[in-house]
Amino acid sequence: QFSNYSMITIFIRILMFFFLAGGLSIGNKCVVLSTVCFSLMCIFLVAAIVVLHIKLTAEREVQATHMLQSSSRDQTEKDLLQNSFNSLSQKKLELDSRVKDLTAEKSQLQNNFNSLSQKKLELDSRVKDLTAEKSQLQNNFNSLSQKKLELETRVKDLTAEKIHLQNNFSSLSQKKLELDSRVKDLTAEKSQLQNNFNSLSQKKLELDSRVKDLTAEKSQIQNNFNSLSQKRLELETRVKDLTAEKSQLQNNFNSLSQKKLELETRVKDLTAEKSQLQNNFNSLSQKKLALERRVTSLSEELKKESSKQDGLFMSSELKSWSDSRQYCRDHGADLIIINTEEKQRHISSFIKESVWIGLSDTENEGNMKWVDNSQMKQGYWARGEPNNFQGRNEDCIELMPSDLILNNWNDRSCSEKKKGICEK
Ligand SMILES: [Ca+2]
Ligand SMILES: [Ca+2]
Repeated sequence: QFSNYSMITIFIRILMFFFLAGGLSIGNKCVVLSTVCFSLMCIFLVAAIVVLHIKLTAEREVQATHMLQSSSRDQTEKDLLQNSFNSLSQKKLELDSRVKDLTAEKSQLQNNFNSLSQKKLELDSRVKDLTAEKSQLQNNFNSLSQKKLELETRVKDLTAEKIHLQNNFSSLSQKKLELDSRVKDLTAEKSQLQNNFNSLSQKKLELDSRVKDLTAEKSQIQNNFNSLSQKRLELETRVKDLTAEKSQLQNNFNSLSQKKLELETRVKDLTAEKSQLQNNFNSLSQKKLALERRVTSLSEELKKESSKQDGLFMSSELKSWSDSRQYCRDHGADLIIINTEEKQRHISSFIKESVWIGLSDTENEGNMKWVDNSQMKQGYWARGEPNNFQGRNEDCIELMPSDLILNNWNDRSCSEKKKGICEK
C-alpha cells in the first residue's frame, strides 16, 4: 500500500513538472494558471484518494481483527458443528436404518392392507348375503311366529281334547276290564261250544251219509210214485166213468122215486129191481177189478214182449252165473253187455229183481271183462262196490233194481242162484 501511495505521488509530481515545464516553455500566463489549477485539483484528488485509502485500510484492519476473532469463534463453532455433524451423521445412519426398517414395515403393512382390503370386499359380499339371509330368516321368523300362535291355540284345544279323551280312556279301561272278564267267560263258553260243534259236526257227517242214502231211497220211491201216479190217473178215468154211470143210476133212481110217489103200489117191485141193479153194480165192480189186474199183467207181458223185441229176455229159473249164461247160450243169446247209459236206464226200468249181467273178473281179479271179452269202460256200481265183500271171492256182477238207476251193480259170488238177463 505504501508503494501504491508513492507511485501515485510520483505520478502526480511528474504531471506537475510537465505542466510547469510546458507553461514556462510556452510563456503564456493563462495556460500557466490552468496548469496550476489542474495541478491543485489533482493534488486534492490524490489527497482524497489517500484519505479514503487510509480509512479503508483502517476499516480493513478492524475488519481483519474482527475476522480473526470471528474466525476463532467460527473454529469453535465449527468444532461444535463438526461434533453436531458427527452426531447428526450417526443419527442419520440410525435414521436410515430406521427408514429402511420402516420401509419394510410399510411394505409389509401395504401387503396386509391389500389382503385386508380383499378380505373386506369378501366380507362386504358376505355381509350382503347375510343381510339377505337375515331378511329371509326374519320373514321365516314372522311366519313361524304366526304359526306358533296358531299352534299354541291348537295345543290349547288339543289339551282340552286330551283331557276329555283321558276321561273317556278311563271309562273305557274300566269297560275293557269288564269286557276282559266277559271275554274270559265267553272263551270258556266258546271252548264248550267248540266241543259241542265238533260232536255235532261228527253227527252231521253221519247224517249227511244217512241223507245221501235216504236221497237215493227217495229217488227210488219217486220213481215208484210216478208209476203209481200213472196208475192213479187211469183209475181216476175209470172212477169218472163209474161216477157218470152212478149219476145215470141216480137219475134213474130219482125218476123211480118220482114214480114211487105217483105209483106207490109199484114201489115194492121197483125196490126189488133196484136191489137187483145194486147187485149187478157190485158184480160189475168185481169184474172191473179183475179187468185191472188183467191190464197190469198184460202190461208186464207187453214189457217183456217189447224186451224180446229188443233181443232181451230173462232166464226162467234161479241159477249160478255160469249156468245162467249157459241158459242164454242155449237160447241163441248171451248174458247182457251194458255199455251205454241209455241201456243201463232201460234195463233198470223194467227189472223187478236182482239179476246176473254179462260182466265178471273171474279170469284176472280186478280186471272186469264182458262176455264178448271186451274191457269194461263205464261201471254203474252201487256205493262201495265192487268190494269182494268180507274177503269173499266175488267175481260175478249182478244188477240190483232196488238201488239207484245209475248205481246198482254189485260183485257177488258166482255160485249164487239168480235169474240172468239175456241178449240176442
Ligand atoms: Ca272179484
Ligand atoms: Ca260185492
